[in-house]
Amino acid sequence: MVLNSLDKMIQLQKNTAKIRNICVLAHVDHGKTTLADCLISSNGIISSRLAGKLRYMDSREDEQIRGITMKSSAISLHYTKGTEEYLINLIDSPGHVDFSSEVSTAVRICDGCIIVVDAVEGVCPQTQAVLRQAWLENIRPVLVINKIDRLIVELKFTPQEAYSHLKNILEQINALTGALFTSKVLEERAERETESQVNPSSEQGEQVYDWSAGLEDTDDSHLYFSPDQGNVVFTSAIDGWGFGIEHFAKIYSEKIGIKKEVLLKTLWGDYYINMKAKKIMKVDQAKGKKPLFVQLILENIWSLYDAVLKKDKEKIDKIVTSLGLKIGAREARHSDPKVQISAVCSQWLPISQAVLAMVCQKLPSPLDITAERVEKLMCTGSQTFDSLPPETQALKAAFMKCGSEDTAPVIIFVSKMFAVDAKALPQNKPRPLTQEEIAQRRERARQRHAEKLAAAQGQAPLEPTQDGSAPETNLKGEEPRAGDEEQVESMTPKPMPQEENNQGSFVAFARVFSGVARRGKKIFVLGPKYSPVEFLQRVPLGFSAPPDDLPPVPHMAYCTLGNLYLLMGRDLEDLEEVPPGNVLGIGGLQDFVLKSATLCSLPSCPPFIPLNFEATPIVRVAVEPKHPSEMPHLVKGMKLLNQADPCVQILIQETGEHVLVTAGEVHLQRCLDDLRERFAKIEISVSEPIIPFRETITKPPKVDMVNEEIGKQQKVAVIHQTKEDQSKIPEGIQVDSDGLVTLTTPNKLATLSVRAMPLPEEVTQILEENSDLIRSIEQLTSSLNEGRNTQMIHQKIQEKIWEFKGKLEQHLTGRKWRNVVDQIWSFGPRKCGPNILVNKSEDFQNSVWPGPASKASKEATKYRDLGNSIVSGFQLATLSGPMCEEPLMGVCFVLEKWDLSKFEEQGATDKQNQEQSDLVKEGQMGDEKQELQDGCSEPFEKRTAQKGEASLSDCYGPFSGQLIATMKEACRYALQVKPQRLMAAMYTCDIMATGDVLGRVYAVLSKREGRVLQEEMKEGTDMFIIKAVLPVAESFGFADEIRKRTSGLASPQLVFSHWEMIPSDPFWVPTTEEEYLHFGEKADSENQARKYMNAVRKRKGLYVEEKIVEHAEKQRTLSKNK
Ligand SMILES: Nc1nc2c(ncn2[C@@H]2O[C@H](COP(=O)(O)OP(=O)(O)OP(=O)(O)O)[C@@H](O)[C@H]2O)c(=O)[nH]1
Ligand SMILES: [Mg+2]
Repeated sequence: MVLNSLDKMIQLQKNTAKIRNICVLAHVDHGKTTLADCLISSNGIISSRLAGKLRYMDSREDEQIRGITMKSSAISLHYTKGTEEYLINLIDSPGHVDFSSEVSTAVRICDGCIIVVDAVEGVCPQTQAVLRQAWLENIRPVLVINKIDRLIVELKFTPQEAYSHLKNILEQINALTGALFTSKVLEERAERETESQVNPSSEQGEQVYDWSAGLEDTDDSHLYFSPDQGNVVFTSAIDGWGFGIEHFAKIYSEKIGIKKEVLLKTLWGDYYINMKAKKIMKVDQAKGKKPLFVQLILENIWSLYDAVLKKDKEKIDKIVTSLGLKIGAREARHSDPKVQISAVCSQWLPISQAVLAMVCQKLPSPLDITAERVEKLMCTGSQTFDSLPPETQALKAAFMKCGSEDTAPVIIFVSKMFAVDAKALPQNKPRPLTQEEIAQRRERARQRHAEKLAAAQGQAPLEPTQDGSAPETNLKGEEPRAGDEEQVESMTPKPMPQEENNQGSFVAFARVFSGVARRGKKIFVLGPKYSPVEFLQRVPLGFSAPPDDLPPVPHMAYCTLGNLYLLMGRDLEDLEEVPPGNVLGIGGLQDFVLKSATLCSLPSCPPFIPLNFEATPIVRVAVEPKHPSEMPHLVKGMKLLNQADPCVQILIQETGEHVLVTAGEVHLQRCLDDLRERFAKIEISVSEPIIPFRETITKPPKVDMVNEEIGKQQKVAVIHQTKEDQSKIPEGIQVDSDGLVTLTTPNKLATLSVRAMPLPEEVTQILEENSDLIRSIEQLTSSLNEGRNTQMIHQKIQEKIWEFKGKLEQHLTGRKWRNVVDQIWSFGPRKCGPNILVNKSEDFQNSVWPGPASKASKEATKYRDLGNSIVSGFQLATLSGPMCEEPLMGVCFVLEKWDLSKFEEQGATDKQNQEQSDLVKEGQMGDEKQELQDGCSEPFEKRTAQKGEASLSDCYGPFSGQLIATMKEACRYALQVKPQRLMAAMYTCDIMATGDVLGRVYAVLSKREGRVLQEEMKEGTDMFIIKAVLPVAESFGFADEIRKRTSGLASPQLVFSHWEMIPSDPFWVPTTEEEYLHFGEKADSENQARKYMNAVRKRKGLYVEEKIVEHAEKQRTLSKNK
């Protein structure tokens, strides 16, 4: 970068009102990076001829090879409009779903975004996703409809057709915006309603909200995209042109003499012009008239393309002269029409002009940050802004002011950490040589040359070199370059100490929200779980100690800002300080920040809300080094990878495997490449993808596998079934006909009766959606139970809990579920999963719902320790099911009875014996009665705590452990007596394909157990959009296969959507005559569930029951007993 322009950038960074932080968002391949190229070329960073071909922002090698962006990266651009100068911090983001977490990191630090839509493909799934992301972050969007050239060249539309097609796209995208807006208004209204119900008096004092005001009254017109609003431009990034209607309004107002304002309103829409009368009228007044947009704009562009493609030299010249352009001789003579088009168009309608003007005009500066966004950023979890401590609330003003004075608190958000090669850091780059140094070098080279010549002649020169250094020993034919390298090294400044040993180094991708970031400034690093409330509690008000001596507060660190960088795509430039409102890179944070963090000079700042990730990491593989001795490298490499990628997860399983969890196949590939080449730098072997499953139970089927009603047909050979049932449940366990399993602890002191029931699908879904809330309920209840100071449950959370409970009640109706919701005791696994434990035991009431009821109940506290053991048993049972040790989903365990009478008896007698012997020893027989009475009035727990463990940890181990194990076993058996099923993770998949390859797409889908949900034809094109679901287990290589089978015409996007039950029974064997007829005796035709189950068991090293006994006639007849 030229030094001059760096100074310019530094100067521009100070003018906050003229800064625009924007990101480019779109569906994959809609042309974000190409558009970014065009904008970058306007700054002279790359040549305009290369714009669109270079894809400058795709700086990674794999990005270039695959042709897709994988990381979001930023560049600062300078734009002048009239007398005003703007600084545009542009972030290019990836469109592939696997990398949607990179979009989240970009959106957070921007104020606005450019949504790019392919004019042919229109609104695609990721378009919707990014629009929602922008909406959730409260950033303002503008629209670029790109690839207009494809409408001309590929689809061969007439201008009129193109106009209706574009109108259509705009309608679709506005419909999406409308839907987002409506849901927000409704949500807000619901919120206000509950507020007023809870707190009716607050309303009267302030403003009275008119409840009749509904959606109709809320003005949302500013939200929509429309060319006449100035927030839409039409471009062809590859050909380097683009326009908004303002450009044409200006031209035609001069040419035709109609006011610019009028044209601005009518150039888009169904208006036509009556040239003679110089009047603009509605199209429907006179049919067959072309709208202005077609007549004045599109037709001109079409005729230019037409002329160039037909190589009509004369016409091209005419157009060029009429537009007053000058085309270089080289371009004019070029044989490739594309070159000519871009030569003409990029002068006539420069794309960067159109896009950047819109950005500067329509998108907000950092100063325009809304109060709504600030409050949202500051309120993590279910907090509300009003519930924050006053010191924290005061920071809102700093956000809004975005001030650069010394008193302003420094607030920075780090949205991700990215790795850069140490070589690429500016401080490590060799600085350009001065004239003097160049002369010196030349002299040395000349000398060396002379020496070499002399050596060749056999005379070793021994006199010192000119600059006085030791004579060089070049006698042994040493490479002459060695001296050069030495020189370069001595001129390169030493790298920063912390980066000395690292080949790569991490730079934080961040934005300053308030105050000035200075190199070397000390600052607090607040992790996502940090709570300013906790800090204020621990540290006395107005603390004066230097921050280094502060008492430790969890999730908070104190560090020094390292080097600050201006992000310039592939390059970084050193900065001393960065004023508020700018995007920047920060070095030296790698030991403090894992993936994202909030930095603030005041500890009262809350951490920003976590980034919104759309993709769920679902694809897992185990990795190991090729050479076992390199394990430490792998571990280190995985840690670095985890830091460098916002969405990857790394785990070490109980089995010792190192597991990588990624969002999809492409993401996985990138992570592995990174690991191999960058972070671990070793060869690694990768396992087959580990596919997650869930285990569940279902209602007994009504029909058998050949669709006969069960019970009616004759069971000829109920051989396998009974055998299997028996093998699953060992003898000595009571199971009643209804599936109630009763189990006693090994020491016979407690007996538990458990039943398993499938939860309705909607309930499972509600549980899944509310896992965060469930976690906070569990926390609340446990702190209530322990009698800790439970900070007042905030009204909002309380409401949410009741709402959640209400929803459950709504779906759990009927005799079977009566009162169940009130009796819910725990959720599992990990206390927040989609399974529930219900306590129906009448003696010991216990429930998860916080509130005075559970607090007051003494019974609950009495058996808390024992109860905790039972809950632990339930947690373990739900964590890994009996089929293949995968977590459970959608199961309700009902603890019907919980018999502890023997335990209590034992406890009492133990106590008595103990005391008696004590008393005998001390010879105080007289007081026996008194003592005993006192003893009995002691709380139960205390007794058990004191004596229980000693007397009860018999040969079977501690009683609590026995309870846990018994409960777990009971749950497992209760499951096994019910029809068990596997649940598979499902992707939804959107495929866009032309009609002629549709058949092949379907073939691939059905081969892989996919199910087509919907097929639509895209209006005006021959494209079909297919929406399908596909099991994750069958998805590997799917994208490739589709691409190959359709010669690259269709490419699917896979996004994790939900869990789905596989209908077939993994344990199924034929039992009736019909089934035998149909499936054969061994029934070894494909059973998908069994296949999956056995694969998982094999992987986990569990016993796999495979049919190896071929002719065991005798055995079969023996076990026939039904
Ligand atoms: N015909 C035509 N092709 C274009 C245009 N803009 C981009 N392309 C092509 O579309 C393809 C994708 O362009 P990119 O800029 O890499 O798309 P992207 O949105 O950055 O893609 P991801 O980053 O992977 O999501 C490339 O082959 C471009 O040449 C355009 O205006 N017209
Ligand atoms: Mg890209």
